[in-house]
Amino acid sequence: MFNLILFGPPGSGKGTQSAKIIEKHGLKHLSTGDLLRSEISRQTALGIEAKKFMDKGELVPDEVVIGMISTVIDANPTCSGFLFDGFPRTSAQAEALDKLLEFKKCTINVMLALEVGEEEIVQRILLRGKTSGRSDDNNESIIKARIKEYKDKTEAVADHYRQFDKVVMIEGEGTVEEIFEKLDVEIVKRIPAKEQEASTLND
Ligand code: B4P
Repeated sequence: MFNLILFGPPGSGKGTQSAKIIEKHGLKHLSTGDLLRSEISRQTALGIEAKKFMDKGELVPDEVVIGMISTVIDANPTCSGFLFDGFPRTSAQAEALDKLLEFKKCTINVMLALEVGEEEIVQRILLRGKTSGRSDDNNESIIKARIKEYKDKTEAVADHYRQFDKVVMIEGEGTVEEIFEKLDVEIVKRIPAKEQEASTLND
């Protein structure tokens, strides 16, 4: 199994780049943001609870997110690996993920961390807000709250994986294609040959 974390501040392009990585390498995409938005649109109890936090730019409580991830990992016993997008976002989530993977006798292979400046992030998210319909995208004070949550609670997650020498920083400003090429070089270096053959067949 090849397991990758795509990391970075809100609006750094995790969702955008995940789509391209999945297309080329065929990992199972696991975006906690997408999973939470799906719960909200289906108006489940979990979604109604999560929306209260997301609308304020705050992180959803760890136990909710960890339970959701655990369900998806268990439902995909035979996949070639996971691309974790937007997860883990706190140290407690990182520790829970390590334990879930340990049960499966595998681990995180690499964390690719996108670096994007705050001004660029705010502009990107406001632009997306014009069409996304996301209530957390079109108000600058909510976007700033998301950035503050990232600095206060999420940045430390990179330190957790740095102690195992698993973090690679990637310049996240430039065209989508330029950034994808930099990410892809790091993936190809690490992905096992078996998985590479499967993704070439998919090309
Ligand atoms: P997420 O859904 O994870 O979203 P995100 O941080 O907004 O964005 P991402 O980095 O994926 O950016 P994207 O590619 O879309 O989180 C939303 C909320 O869910 C959180 O605030 C939190 O409340 C909750 N949540 C999610 N996971 C959680 C967890 N684990 N624990 C607790 N709470 C959790 O790109 C952004 C925009 O930039 C797009 O419009 C895109 O087109 C544009 N863009 C991308 N690349 C570009 C480039 N190179 N140049 C210019 N524009 C670019």
